[in-house]
Amino acid sequence: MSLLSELSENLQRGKANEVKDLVQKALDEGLEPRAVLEEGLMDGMGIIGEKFKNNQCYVPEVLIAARAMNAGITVLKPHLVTSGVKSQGTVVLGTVKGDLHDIGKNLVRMMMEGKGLEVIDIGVDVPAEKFVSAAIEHNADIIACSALLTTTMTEMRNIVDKIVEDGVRERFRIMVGGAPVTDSFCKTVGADLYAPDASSAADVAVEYCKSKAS
Ligand code: B1M
Repeated sequence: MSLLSELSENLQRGKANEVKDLVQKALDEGLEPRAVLEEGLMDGMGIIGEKFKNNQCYVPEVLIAARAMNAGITVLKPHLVTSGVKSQGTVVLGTVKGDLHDIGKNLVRMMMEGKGLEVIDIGVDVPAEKFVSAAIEHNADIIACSALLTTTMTEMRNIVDKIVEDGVRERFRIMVGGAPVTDSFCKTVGADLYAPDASSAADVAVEYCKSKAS
């Protein structure tokens, strides 16, 4: 079995210590950090997600797999994030109200920090008012919202409505993402930027901040 398959399997079994060791081993053997993330950690989480959907496993198993994923990400983080890069812009990032999923959001944060953006992470289950007040407080360029549930993605429209209501629509760009979110949904709710994954979220944010600065 390849190292990355072994990593995926240990993640599915929620073996946090083994996952940490295997991530370190993969890095020591010279594997690309992105491959470790995508073909090891995210592969395992994807399989758990399918099983969860088909009632082949339940919330506790998903939680321990998520804990193992976070343990692996901790080891991987310094290798994904380049340090010492001048700030390219400021992003307020959170998971929308009613939604507790934070693994994707945390990856978005890492990738953005890796591209030199300053990220103010306001956590999960964040109401629209908090996104807007944090953006004003930190003079952000972008408000970035993550949602994993079809029932919570609609909260993104409330965030757009709130910045309009508060008279600050022109100050911020709103970026949306997360598994159920699409580019057409982004347009429908009146948001500005969409990215399908963490890495492109960072690229899209940097591109916008550069265009704003020039
Ligand atoms: Co949840 N859950 N969950 N869950 N969970 C999903 C999302 C689900 C698809 C599982 C399924 O049925 N197959 C399903 C949603 C169905 C739907 O709405 N259509 C679901 C459900 C139903 C639920 C509950 C309602 C279950 C219940 O209680 N009955 C409940 C809801 C709780 C709540 O939020 N209020 C729930 C709970 C949980 C746990 C707490 C057990 C746990 C979360 C732990 C945690 O996050 N700390 C959990 C998990 C782990 C999952 C799955 C298995 C994995 C999610 C994940 O972390 N993926 C998930 C199934 C799946 O995705 N296969 C599932 C890995 C992560 C890296 O991917 O978050 O998609 P993702 O992020 C990607 C992109 O989406 C993107 O970049 C990331 C990487 O490139 N991205 C952005 C994310 N945010 C972005 C923002 C951007 C741009 C890109 O710009 C701002």
